Amino acid sequence: MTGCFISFEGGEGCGKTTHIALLAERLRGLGVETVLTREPGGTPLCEAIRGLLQFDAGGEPPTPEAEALLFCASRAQLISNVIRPAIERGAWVLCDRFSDSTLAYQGYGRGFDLASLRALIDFATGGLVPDLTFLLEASVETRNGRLDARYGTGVGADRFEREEDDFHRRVREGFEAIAAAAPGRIVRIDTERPLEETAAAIWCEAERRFAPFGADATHKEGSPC
Ligand code: T5A
Repeated sequence: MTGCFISFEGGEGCGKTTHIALLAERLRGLGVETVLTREPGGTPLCEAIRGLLQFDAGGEPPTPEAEALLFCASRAQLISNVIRPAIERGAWVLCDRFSDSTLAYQGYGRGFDLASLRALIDFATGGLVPDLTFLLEASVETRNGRLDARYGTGVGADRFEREEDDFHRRVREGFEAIAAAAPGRIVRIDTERPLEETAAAIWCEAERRFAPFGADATHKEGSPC
């Protein structure tokens, strides 16, 4: 009996946290054991790493190399303590960001060699890849508007949100390239639409792939949507 593993990816403010919560709520309403977690984070140790990564630790920001290693350290811990046990007992695991973020941000954004990063990711994950990934997309203007509404105009909350526009452009192009290389796993979702329409598109894809829902969820062809 194995469960399934879905990740949500995209730039800041694209709606991951909102839509992952809506999907979890809907699955739980059907009686499906659903584990909602996030990266970096999801365990006490990983949440501590998240704090170090998002906000300069005591005024000492991590070097780009340390940053990549910390993201992967958090991932290894989360997989071992949360994700693998949940999948093995038949739960659905929904993860807010996963390895694609490391490729997009540290690879395309920071400029690290992609092959070396993939080797590092493989070491951290033991080869675990999501069954399905939703790449949520919205224009920079829309995403900035959402972040401004949350934090106040022009004020980025963390180290990544404060990065220059060019960094975010490279990250966006990175996600596009990653999605183009894995069309069977990664589904691009436009979040410029009203929230309910976006949630319906996500639900439709999950249902198309995995219905009937439950512990024995298997990939099924033929969309009812
Ligand atoms: N990172 C992470 C790396 O560099 N490498 C890695 O390997 C990993 C794993 C983590 C940071 O770390 C970096 C990337 C990140 O910068 P995070 O908290 O996961 O940080 O990421 P953020 O993207 O910053 O999270 P946010 O909460 O800012 O963005 P979300 O989750 O995409 O957006 P969400 O759902 O909070 O929505 C933003 C607002 O928009 C509103 C919502 O109500 C909300 O207020 N909204 C809509 N949301 C969705 N659809 C619509 N139609 C909406 N209309 C308004």
